Amino acid sequence: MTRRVTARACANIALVKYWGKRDERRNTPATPSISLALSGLTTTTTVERFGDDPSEMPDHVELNGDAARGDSGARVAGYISLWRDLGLIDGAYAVYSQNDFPTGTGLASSSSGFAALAAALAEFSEQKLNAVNLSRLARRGSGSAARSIAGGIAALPSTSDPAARRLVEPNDVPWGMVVAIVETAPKTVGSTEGMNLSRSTSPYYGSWVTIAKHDYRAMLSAIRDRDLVRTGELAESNCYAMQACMLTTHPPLLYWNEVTTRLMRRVLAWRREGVRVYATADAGPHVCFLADRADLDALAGKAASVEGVTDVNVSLPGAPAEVVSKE
Ligand code: 2P0
Repeated sequence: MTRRVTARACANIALVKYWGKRDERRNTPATPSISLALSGLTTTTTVERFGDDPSEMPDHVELNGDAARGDSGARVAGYISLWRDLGLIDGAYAVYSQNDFPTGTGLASSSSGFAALAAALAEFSEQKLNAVNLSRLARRGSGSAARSIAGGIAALPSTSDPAARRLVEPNDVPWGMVVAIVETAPKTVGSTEGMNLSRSTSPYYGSWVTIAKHDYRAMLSAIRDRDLVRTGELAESNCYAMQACMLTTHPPLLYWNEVTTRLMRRVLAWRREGVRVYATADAGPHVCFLADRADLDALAGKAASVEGVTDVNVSLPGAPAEVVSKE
């Protein structure tokens, strides 16, 4: 019987964003999304089955070396219970999860976190779960995690029970990303709560969903052609459309700060100077730059020299979620 499994998954950054839920109970997205997995932002999660009866020995969750308290611990525990309720696993589990990047600051930690957890839990199931099943299950933990199961460039439609499919293998993606990390406190409004607020209060929410569906189709074509200019321009404008929806939410979701704005202006200047680079940002202040692989190191130097940037991460396209050890 399997006792201990370690799995690893890469975080992903969306080129067409998921912001809004179609059905909260099953965590289905209202907008279709497309992402690039990043090799330099990973979560490694070990799951141990330590008992037969979770009512006697409750599940135990540690995130980055500390017992998980509050919402994050409850969310992971609830996710393990979902697998039990679906009849996929039984028993009590301990989860030890480690991110190699800042957690809970809008840097997509739930994408890699729930993908690594789902990949590890699957090893305890008697059911054979293929990548499609696993992506659906990861989505129930966090929508963006569905895309981290697939790795590379992945697309998650907004159908009734979607799974992400890999559009391009990591080695066939000609681009990578530089992530400019900006000093920040943990998010005050998490993505789930923020999306619900946007749907119920933003006058732009309906327009945002329409734009996202249009951008998704256009992005599929740009990616098929491996066209950086079309891909980058679409990613940037889709990011601004999502931000418009966030800003017009009540109370406003102002995830950006002064450094974010500085970086978003700087990318326009770099393009005017002839650099092929495009920017996107999520529910946090960090900025991710999309560029050709050969341009990433020079770009990292430029980003690091911008005032307020505390660190830069250079990532090539990341692998699908995988089990790294099992005993
Ligand atoms: C994305 N984000 O597509 C977008 C862009 C944030 C902004 O996916 O509620 O943490 O767990 O399903 O996956 C963040 O949403 O949300 C997200 P839940 P998740 O990457």
